[in-house]
Amino acid sequence: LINIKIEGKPYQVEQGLTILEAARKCGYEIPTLCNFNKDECSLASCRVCLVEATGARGLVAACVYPVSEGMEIKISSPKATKARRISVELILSNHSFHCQQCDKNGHCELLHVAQMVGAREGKFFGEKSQTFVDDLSSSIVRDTSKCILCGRCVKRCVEAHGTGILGFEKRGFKTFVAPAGNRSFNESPCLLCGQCVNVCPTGALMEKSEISKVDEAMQAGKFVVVQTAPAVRAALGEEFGLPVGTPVTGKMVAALHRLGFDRVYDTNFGADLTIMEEATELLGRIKNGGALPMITSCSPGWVNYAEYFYPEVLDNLSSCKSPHQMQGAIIKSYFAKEKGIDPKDIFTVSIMPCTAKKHEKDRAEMEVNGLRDVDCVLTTRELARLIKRSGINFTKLPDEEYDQDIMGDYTGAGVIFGVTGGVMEAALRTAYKVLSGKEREPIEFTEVRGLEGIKEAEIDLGAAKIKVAVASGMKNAKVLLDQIKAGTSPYTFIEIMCCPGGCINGGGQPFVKPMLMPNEDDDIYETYRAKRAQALYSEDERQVLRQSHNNPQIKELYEKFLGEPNSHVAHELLHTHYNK
Ligand code: HC1
Repeated sequence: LINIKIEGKPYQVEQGLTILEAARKCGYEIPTLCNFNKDECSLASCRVCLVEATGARGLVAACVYPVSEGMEIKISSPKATKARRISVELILSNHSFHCQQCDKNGHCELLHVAQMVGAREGKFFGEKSQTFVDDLSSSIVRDTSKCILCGRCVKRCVEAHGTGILGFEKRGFKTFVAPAGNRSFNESPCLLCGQCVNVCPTGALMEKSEISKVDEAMQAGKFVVVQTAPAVRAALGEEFGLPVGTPVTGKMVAALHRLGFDRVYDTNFGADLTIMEEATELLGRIKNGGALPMITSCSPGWVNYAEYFYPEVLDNLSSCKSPHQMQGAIIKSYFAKEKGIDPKDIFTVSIMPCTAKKHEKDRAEMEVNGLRDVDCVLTTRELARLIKRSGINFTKLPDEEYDQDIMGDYTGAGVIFGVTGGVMEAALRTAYKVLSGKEREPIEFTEVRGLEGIKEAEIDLGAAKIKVAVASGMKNAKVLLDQIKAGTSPYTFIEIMCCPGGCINGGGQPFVKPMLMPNEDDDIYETYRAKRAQALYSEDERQVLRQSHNNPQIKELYEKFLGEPNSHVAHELLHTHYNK
């Protein structure tokens, strides 16, 4: 420990901390915009955290300047206070103020920091930088008029995926952030995962909203069926002030009923169906000598990555569509038939924690007989906006059940899809039963749990042992993919999810911005993924049925409609292909 003083008061802090970190530990919040999560995004580019420190020449950026023995720090001196305010006023002078229309409203760190430093307006008027909007992709909108050049998105893209799609273009006052050559996200090898959106402090990066499509479908009298992804329930409550990790399945369903959807279903039904198809596909490949290791294909950001960067492994991907696409296809075929509804009159909405799902649903392959499997994808954040707009008092809602008819049943195996290792565990629960004829005791495969970037395990499936691996974040996936390319992969089955930690940390989930979450623990940015994951594991534990093959309505679907897993009909509706 070393001795420092802040505002004249003595403190002891660990050596090696920056002034910003040390001040936080002593109960001070120094405003910052470019520093987000320890050293992940610290570029000292915004100059908003300027303070006075003994031994330094002039003011220093607290986010990068280290504390040292005997240092005296002044945060609130007139000189430091004025400098911070001017830094923010400079940013405001080149910012577009359409706060009313901005979807980041309520989560905007620039507004928060402006308030902290007392900057009320941009004082340095003159020419503004040239700005443009890229809204060509289905997933993400980039509006440079709101960008403050903090560089968080640039850093996050590299940290999570090693792809570095975003970078600084041009110099000086003309600088902006964009994919290389200022191409659209659509025209660059962007995964559309939305990790950049999650760290953007302003509205410069946001999901492309599809709320108006839902409004139009309802107004046109369509039969509107909504499904909710596993990970949404683990985070939606955060939008309404509930602590991170509060599961809100029942309230979410109650809200969707009040919003007027004709049916409210859980994507977990589709996840159970995926397991039936994928486990059968895996066992078939093992028996018949198909491409191994087989790799899961439910994460669309990962599929984008494979198509752009690893076309050599596309044969290794499972041919299964992702759960919500499968469920959309079943709603427009089996459900429509059972209910006597013309599928053309059905409009399917998926609530997803993911921005890449918006792109996935628009892929040419994702339709059957000219009907799109899924018509519209809303992120968790968009659902929250829809609920707020409708005057629904979310935290006061009673818990309600998903609609029970036709596809109302789901198992715990489906729930855990939303966290890294969950798809693998769900598949192993069923593969064990198929291979050994018995249910595994205990049900859980804890070997594949946890938030590490790469996990591996040897699994005893009763009749055989297989080696499996799980990766999330493309930087980690790359390690496993290079082994496959080199012919040295020791695995039979691999789960890959695009976002670090899996869908609980998807690019459409509520923002985790420690500065705006004073009621959460100081280390919330370290712990939020584990808290959301726990929300899913606890829902799994509460389920009576925890293996996909025991879902009674899935059994009925096969008996009445699909025949058996991987049948001809199943292939037509539930499987897809990839583009090299
Ligand atoms: Fe996911 Fe999936 S788990 S991809 O992470 O396979 O987005 O939650 O819905 O489709 O079920 C996301 C989550 C989600 C699909 C399922």
